[in-house]
Amino acid sequence: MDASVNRISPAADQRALLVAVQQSADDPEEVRDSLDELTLLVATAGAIVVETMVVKRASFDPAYLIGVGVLDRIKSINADCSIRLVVVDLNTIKPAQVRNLEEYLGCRVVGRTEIILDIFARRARSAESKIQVELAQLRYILPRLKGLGGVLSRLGGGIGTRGPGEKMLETDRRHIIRRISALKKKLDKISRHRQLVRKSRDRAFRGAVVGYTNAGKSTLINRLAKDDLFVEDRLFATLDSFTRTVYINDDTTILLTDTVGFIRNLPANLIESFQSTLEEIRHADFLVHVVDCTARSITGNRETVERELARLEAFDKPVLLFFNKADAATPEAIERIMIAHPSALVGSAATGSGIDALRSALQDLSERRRKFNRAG
Ligand SMILES: Nc1nc2c(ncn2[C@@H]2O[C@H](COP(=O)(O)OP(=O)(O)OP(=O)(O)O)[C@@H](O)[C@H]2O)c(=O)[nH]1
Ligand SMILES: [Mg+2]
Repeated sequence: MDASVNRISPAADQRALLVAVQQSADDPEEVRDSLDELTLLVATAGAIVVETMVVKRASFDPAYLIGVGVLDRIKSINADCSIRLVVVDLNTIKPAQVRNLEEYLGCRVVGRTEIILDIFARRARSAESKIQVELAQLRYILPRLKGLGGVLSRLGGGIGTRGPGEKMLETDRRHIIRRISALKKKLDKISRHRQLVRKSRDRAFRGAVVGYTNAGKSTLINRLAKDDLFVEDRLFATLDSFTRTVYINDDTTILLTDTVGFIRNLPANLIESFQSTLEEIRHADFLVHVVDCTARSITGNRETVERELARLEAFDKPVLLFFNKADAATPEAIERIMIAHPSALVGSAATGSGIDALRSALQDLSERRRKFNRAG
């Protein structure tokens, strides 16, 4: 293991260049949207995005992914702007391609998954989320070590090499295997504890607030519970599933759990590692799905969340759709949403508009459950 290159860089302000590959079957707008989102992700990970480019190719080059002409262009930009990181808008890149690209370009090359894992590593606060993130990182690294010559990267640390907190990521194969099994045991223990807590709350009416990252889930819970959760205009501000009590009226209080945001192409390793947090969604009596109505791809974001919920088998319960940030949306956008989703709620967690309607929808749900329980 080459420890000297795997140190966490304290100031991660690496200059980065982003590349998306557009194949003939791809929708150019989707490629652009995804690249815009990647730009946000890379900035959230602490790098400075110097340039983004879309490369058109019929197929991926087996050795270099993209053509030598483009690589030379990147090289010359690199010479002018001293780029330390090239991010390709693909979930994963084959280890051999990473090695070839890094050798050719003389800087680190990573995919979307590493960026998301890195953000999670920086955001992890609780013991549980730290374990979950480290587990996801190690599961991602393990099968790739061989192709990278047993070393995580030869080209400087920073993004993609940080562990949760201030720790350095383990890069030795045998240690990784041992560490994965230790982390799994710890998670099992936490998961059992969660089960006990859930049991003790069995009689309460419980909802989970779900949605795309940055939709305003934490702000909405703050508004409903008058509490101070961690809110930030950043992707993945929340990694932990906090539960808050929301008072509706003298007869009704409900429990609402804040959850980690979803995003397109969420790495499978992360979903697996976040199982115990995501269990909160599966065990909820109902869901509040928060959608940012100022997002560029409202429908795309909503569908991404719905797909993940289906994958979690968490769709067999009432879902209240809350279109948030109405204060910042145009009247035309709001009208379109109301026509497309007549039963959805539209409002703003920030200003409080639409919150009374949400409260009465929550009360209705709670009453319906009470009647159902009495009848059953
Ligand atoms: N204009 C406007 N901004 C809002 C509203 N609700 C939330 N925001 C802002 O949107 C950003 C994200 O809010 P959060 O509550 O952290 O969103 P989240 O869904 O919990 O995000 P993650 O935990 O990162 O997935 C913050 O800057 C909020 O201030 C709203 O109703 N209107
Ligand atoms: Mg949040």
